Amino acid sequence: MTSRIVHGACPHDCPDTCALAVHVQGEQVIKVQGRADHPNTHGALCTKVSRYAERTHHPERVLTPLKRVSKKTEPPRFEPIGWDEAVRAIATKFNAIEDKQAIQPYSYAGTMGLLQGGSMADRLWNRLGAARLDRTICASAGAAGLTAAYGHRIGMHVRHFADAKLILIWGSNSIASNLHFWTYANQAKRKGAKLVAIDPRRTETADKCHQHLALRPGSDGALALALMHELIVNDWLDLDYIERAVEGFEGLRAKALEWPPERAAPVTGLSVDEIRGLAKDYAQTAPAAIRLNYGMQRVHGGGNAVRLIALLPCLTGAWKHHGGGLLLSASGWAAPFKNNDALERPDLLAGRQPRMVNMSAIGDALLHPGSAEFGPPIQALVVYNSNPAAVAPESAKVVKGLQREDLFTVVLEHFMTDTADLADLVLPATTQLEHLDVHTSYGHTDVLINEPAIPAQGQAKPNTQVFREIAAALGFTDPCFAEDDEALARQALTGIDFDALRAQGWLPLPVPEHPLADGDFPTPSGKAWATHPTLGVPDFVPNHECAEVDPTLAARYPLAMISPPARNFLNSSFVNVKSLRDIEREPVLEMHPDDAAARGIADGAMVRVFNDRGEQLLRAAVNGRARPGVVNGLGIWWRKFGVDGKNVNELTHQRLTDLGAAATFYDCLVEVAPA
Ligand SMILES: Nc1nc2c(c(=O)[nH]1)N[C@H]1C(S)=C(S)[C@@H](COP(=O)(O)OP(=O)(O)OC[C@H]3O[C@@H](n4cnc5c(=O)[nH]c(N)nc54)[C@H](O)[C@@H]3O)O[C@H]1N2
Ligand SMILES: Nc1nc2c(c(=O)[nH]1)N[C@H]1C(S)=C(S)[C@@H](COP(=O)(O)OP(=O)(O)OC[C@H]3O[C@@H](n4cnc5c(=O)[nH]c(N)nc54)[C@H](O)[C@@H]3O)O[C@H]1N2
Ligand code: SF4
Ligand SMILES: [Mo]
Repeated sequence: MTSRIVHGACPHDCPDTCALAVHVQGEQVIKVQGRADHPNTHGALCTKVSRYAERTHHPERVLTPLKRVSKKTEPPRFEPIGWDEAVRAIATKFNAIEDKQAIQPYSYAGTMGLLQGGSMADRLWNRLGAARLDRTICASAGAAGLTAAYGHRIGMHVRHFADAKLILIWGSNSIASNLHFWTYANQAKRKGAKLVAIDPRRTETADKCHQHLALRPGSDGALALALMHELIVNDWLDLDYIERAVEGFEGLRAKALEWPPERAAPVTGLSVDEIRGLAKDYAQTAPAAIRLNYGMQRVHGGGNAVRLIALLPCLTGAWKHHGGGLLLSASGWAAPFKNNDALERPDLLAGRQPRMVNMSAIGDALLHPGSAEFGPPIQALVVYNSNPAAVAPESAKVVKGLQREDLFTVVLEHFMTDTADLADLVLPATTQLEHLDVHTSYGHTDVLINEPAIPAQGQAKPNTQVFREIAAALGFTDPCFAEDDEALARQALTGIDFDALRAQGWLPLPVPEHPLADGDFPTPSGKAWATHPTLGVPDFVPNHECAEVDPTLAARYPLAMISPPARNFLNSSFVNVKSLRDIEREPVLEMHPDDAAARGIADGAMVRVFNDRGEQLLRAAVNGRARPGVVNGLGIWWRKFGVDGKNVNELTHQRLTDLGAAATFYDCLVEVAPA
C-alpha cells in the first residue's frame, strides 16, 4: 500500500514546536518524522514524539465515553456510555448549578494548539459565566518578569545562538527540553563558543558544557546582582547602549552595588572566583547569549530573578551583536498575529467577571467550603489538556479534593491518567494526529498548521467538538457555537495567508533580524526597565522554604528538593508509553554522595522522602548529578506508577511566586531517610 505524508505540528508544551511529517498508510500512522525543510526542526524529533504513532495507536487509549460506577475513594471502575447520554448528563448538571461560577474549567498545555487548547471551550465558559482559571502552573512568573524588563515576552531568534561565542544555558536542561536550541548551541560550540550551564543539577546538558555552575535552587537573582556588581566596578558596562535603551539604571546600579560576589557566594553556593570568572567571560566575550528557561523561575523569587537576568544583556549591550542577547520566550512576537478575541469571544461574558481560581492552588480551591469572598464551593470541574492529580503541587490536597463525592468531574483525555481515575465522566479525546489545529511557538517565530492525518480513533472527538455539543445541549444558539474547526482555524491568525500556511505547513512571522539592537523595547519609552514604573528596582527574593527565611523548618528538613522533568516524558505525558517508561525505568531521587552517606543511604536503596505535607518512596540514585544539600526527584511520574502510588508533588506546596502568581515547585524542603 502506498503511504502519504500529512503536514503536522507537535502539540506539546515545548519551545521547539516542531513541524511534523506524518506518514500514513490507509488509516494507520506508520511513522512521525521531523520535517527536514522546516529550519527549526531540521529533520529531527525528540525521542518522545518520534514515538507518537505508538502513543496514538496505544491499546490503552480511551475510545468511548465512560461513566464512573465506583466510589471515588475505591479503585476506579467505569462503564462505557453513549455520547448523547454523557453530554446530556453534563448539561443537566450545569443547569442544576445555580451560580455558574461553581463550574470550574481546568486546562493547560497538553496541546498548545490554538483550537484544541482553547477556542470553543473558552466560548462556552464565557457564554456560561463559568469560573475563570489563572493558568500559572508553568511560566507566568517568567512571563511577568520578562514583561517587567522588556515590556513583552520577546527575545533573540533561536537560530542566532549558532553564531554566539559564549552561551549561558541558565535553568535549562536543553538536551531534554529544548533539543532544537541545543542543535544551534552545538554549532556554536563547534565554532569555538564556550558553553556554561547554570543549574543546581548536573544535567546531561551540563555534561556537555565547558563549565557547570551548580548554584543553590532559587539563588539566581543573587547571582545576577553579583554579575552586575562586577560589570559596574570593572567598567564593563556599555554606557552608550544603556543611555539609549535602558530606563532607570541608577536605581539598579545602587542595588547591584550592595551585592559584591563575597555576599552572593554563600547565597548561591558558588565560589567568589566562579562568580567573578562568569562576570568576566560575560563582559568580555561578544557575542554573548543567554538561553534562559523556566526551570529557574519555579521558586518564590522567580519573577524578580528573570527581571535581573533579562537586564544583563541590556547592561553589556549584548543586544547590539548578531548572536547576542537573551531568549526566555518568543511568544510576544506572535501575539499581534493571534486573534484570541475571535477564538475565545470574551464579549460573550457580557460584562460579567466570574471569579478566577489559580490553577497552582487547585488543591485548596477544591477543598474550599465556599465563602462570601470565594463564592460557592466548586461543584463541577471540567479537565482537558491537563493531569492535575499528577502535576499540581501538594497532591494530597488535590487528590482529596478530586475525591469529593459531591464534586462532578468531567475529564477529556486520551488515557486513564491519575485525574481520569477520579472522574465521574471520562470523554475520549482525539490526539494531534486526528484533528485540525494551528500553532504558534514560544521558542521560535514560525506558525504551523496541523492537519488531521487519520480519522478519529474509536468514538474519540476533538475538544472543540465536545464543547460545541455541550453548548448545544445547554441551548446556546449563538452562531459561534456552530462554527466548525476549519472556520476556527481560518480565524486563528491575522495577517497570515491561511492557504499559504496550509500549502507549506508552516510560515515564518515577519520579525526583524535584530529588533533590539538599538533598544526599541516594547515599552512606552522604547527602553528596557531597569526600574519599573510600578514594581521599582528588581531585587533578590529568597525561597519560601530556606534556612535564611525559616531556620526552624530548615533544621527539620535540611535538603532542598527540585523536581525537573525526566528526559523521556513530557510533564506527565508519555509516562504510559512503555518504550519510553522503560528508558526512565522508575521514579528516582538523585542525591549527593555526602548527603547519602550522612544518612546511611547507598546508591539504589529505597528511600523515604518527607516533609510536613507528605512522604514518598523513591529509589536513591547517587549518580553524580545532585549538588550537596539538594536532591532531585525527577518528574512527572503518574502517581499510579509510583512504588507507593504517589509522585513528587506529594511534597511540593501551593505557595506562589513574587510575580505572576505561579507555582513554586522547586522551592521545597525535605528530609530523606532509608525506607
Ligand atoms: N523532555 C521534556 N521536555 C520538556 C518538558 C518535559 O517535561 N520533558 N517540559 C516542557 C515544559 S512544560 C516546559 S515549561 C519547558 C521548560 O521546562 P523547564 O522546567 O525549564 O525544564 P528544563 O529544561 O528541564 O529546565 C529545568 C532545569 O532547571 C534546573 N533548575 C531547577 N531549579 C533551578 C534554579 O533555581 N535555578 C536554576 N538556574 N536552575 C534550576 C533544573 O535542574 C533543570 O535542569 O520544557 C518543555 N520540554
Ligand atoms: N513537581 C513538578 N511538577 C510540575 C512540574 C515540575 O517541573 N515539577 N512542571 C510543571 C509544568 S512546567 C507544567 S507545564 C505542568 C504541566 O502539566 P499538564 O499541562 O497537566 O501536562 P501533562 O502532564 O503533559 O498533561 C497533559 C494531559 O493532556 C492530555 N492531552 C494532550 N492532548 C490533548 C487533547 O488534544 N485533548 C485532550 N482532551 N487532552 C489532551 C494528555 O494526554 C495529558 O494527560 O506541570 C507542572 N508540574
Ligand atoms: S516535544 Fe519538542 S522537541 Fe519533541 S517533537 Fe515536540 S516540539 Fe519537537
Ligand atoms: Mo511547562
